[in-house]
Amino acid sequence: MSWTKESLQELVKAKVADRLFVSVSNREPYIHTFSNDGIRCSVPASGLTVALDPVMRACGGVWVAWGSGDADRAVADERSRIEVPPEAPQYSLRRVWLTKEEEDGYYLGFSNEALWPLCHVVYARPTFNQADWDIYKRVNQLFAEAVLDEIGDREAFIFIQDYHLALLSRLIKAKNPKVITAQFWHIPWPSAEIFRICPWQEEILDGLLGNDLLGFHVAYHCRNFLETVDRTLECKIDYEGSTVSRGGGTTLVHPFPISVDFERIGQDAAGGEVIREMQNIQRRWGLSDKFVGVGVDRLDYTKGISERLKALDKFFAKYPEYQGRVVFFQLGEPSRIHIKKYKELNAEVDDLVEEINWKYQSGNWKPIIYVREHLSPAPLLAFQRLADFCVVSSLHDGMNLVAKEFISSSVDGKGVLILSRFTGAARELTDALLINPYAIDEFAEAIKEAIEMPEEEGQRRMARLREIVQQNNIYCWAAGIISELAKFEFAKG
Ligand code: GDG
Repeated sequence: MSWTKESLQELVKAKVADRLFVSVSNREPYIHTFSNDGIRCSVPASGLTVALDPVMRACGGVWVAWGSGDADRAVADERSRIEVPPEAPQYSLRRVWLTKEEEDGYYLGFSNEALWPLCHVVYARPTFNQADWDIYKRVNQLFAEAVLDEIGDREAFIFIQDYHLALLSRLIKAKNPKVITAQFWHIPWPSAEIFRICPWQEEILDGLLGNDLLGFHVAYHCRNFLETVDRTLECKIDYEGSTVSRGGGTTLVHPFPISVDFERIGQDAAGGEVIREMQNIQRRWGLSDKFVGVGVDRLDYTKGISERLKALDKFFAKYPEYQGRVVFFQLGEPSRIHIKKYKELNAEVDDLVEEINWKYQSGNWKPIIYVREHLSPAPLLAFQRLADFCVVSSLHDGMNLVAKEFISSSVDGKGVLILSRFTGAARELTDALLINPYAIDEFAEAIKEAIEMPEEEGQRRMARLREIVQQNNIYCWAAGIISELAKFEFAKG
C-alpha cells in the first residue's frame, strides 16, 4: 500500500489529534507580489516548499515563514496571517517580517554564504562573518516569537525546516518546554572534518540537539552528523539506536528520504493544460523529429549546470551525427542573485550556452535552448513530458526533487533519467543512468546511451523508477516523521 493524502489525514487525526501542527521554514509556500494586473500569487522554485505544501494541505495547522513578497503585507491580516492555498484554503500561513539588514545577514549571509557552501562539498569556500551570525541568531529569535504566539497555551507538534533555523527548537523550548519538535535538514550534512571549520559549530549543534527528532535524507548524512557531534560536544551517543543525549534531553537522528506528490504530478501531467503546452512547445521549437533533453534547476552552483553544458559540448563534438537532431532545454530561474558566486554562475552559464550554440548551430537549429525564467507548473511539466532524457547533474545534493518529478510526470512510461551519484536521490533511483558529473567524458557517453537506449529497456527502467517514487511518495515521508513524533508524545506522557 502506498501512502495517500487521505491515509496521511487519518494518521494525523489519530496521532496529532487536537494538538496544533506548526511547520516553520524560511521560504513561504505562496508569495504575493505586485504586478501590472494587480497582486499576483506565485509558488517559489524551492524543493522544500514544493514538498511540504501537500503535507500541510493534508494536516492543516499553521505554517510560519518569512514574508518575502513585496505584496505580502498587503494581503495579510493584522496578525500577519493569510489562509492558503488561495484558491481553496486548507491551512494558515503566518508571515515573519524581516528588514533588509536581516535579510542580508541571516538569509544571504549566514545561511547562504556560510552554511550552504559548508554543507555542500563542491569546493566553494564558506564565508564566516560575525555580524551575519549575530543577525542569524536574532532572526531565529524572531521566528521563535512568531511560533510561540501561534501556539499560545495549546499543545503542539512543531516541524522545523532546514539550515536557516538551526537554533529555533532550543529558543522555543526555553519558553515552552512542553512542545515536541522535529527538524528536517534538507541539505547534506558533511563530514566532521569539513564541519569543524565553522566558528560557531558548537552553538549550531547544540541548537539542533534541542529537537526531539532530527531528520536527514539519507543514513549517510545521519552518520556524519553523529560523528560531528561526537567530536565536538560533551554528550552521550548511542550509535546503534542513533540517539544523542545531552543536558537531560535526547534527540533521535533518523533518515527520511523526501519525495514528491506522485499521484498529483501524474494527474497534472496527463491533464489538458499540459497537453496543450506540449503541443505549443513542439510547434514553437520544431521538435517533431528531434531528441529532446531537459534540465530543470534553481540556478545554483551545486547543481552542476556548467558540467552538464560541458558534457553536451563533448557529446556534440564526439558524435557529430547528432548535431541537428538533439535539442537540450535548460530551464529554471536565477536564485540568490545578490551573492557574488551566484552572479558568477549566471555569467558562466550564459557564456557556455552562447559558446556551444555558436560552435554547433546551423540553419534554425540550436543545440541548447536556455529558458532562464520562473516557469509555472504546466509548462514545466510539459517540457518534462516531452523529454526523451532528463539530466540531474548536481555536484552534491541532499535529495533532488527534479529527478522524482521527472519520473512522476512520465505517465506514458517514456524518458531516461541521467542522475548524479552525488544526490540523495541516487541511493533510491538506481535504475537511472548514474554519472559522476565531474567526469565530463563519462557524462557525455551517458547522454549518448540515454538517446540510444532501446525503447524496451527505457520503459523497463522507468517502470521500476515509477514504482519506487509511487511507494516512497511525499505522504510516506510525512507519515514517517509524524509517527516518530507521536512516539515522543507518548514517552513524555
Ligand atoms: C532543497 C535541497 C532537496 C525549479 N525551477 C522552477 C521550479 N523549480 C522547482 C523544481 C523542484 C524545485 O524547484 C527544486 O528542488 P530540488 O530538490 O531539486 O532543489 P532545492 O531547491 O535545492 O531544494 C534538495 C530539497 O530541498 C527538498 O528537501 O531535495 O536537495 O537542496 O521542485 O521543479 N518550479 C517552478 N518554476 C521554475 O522555474 N514552478
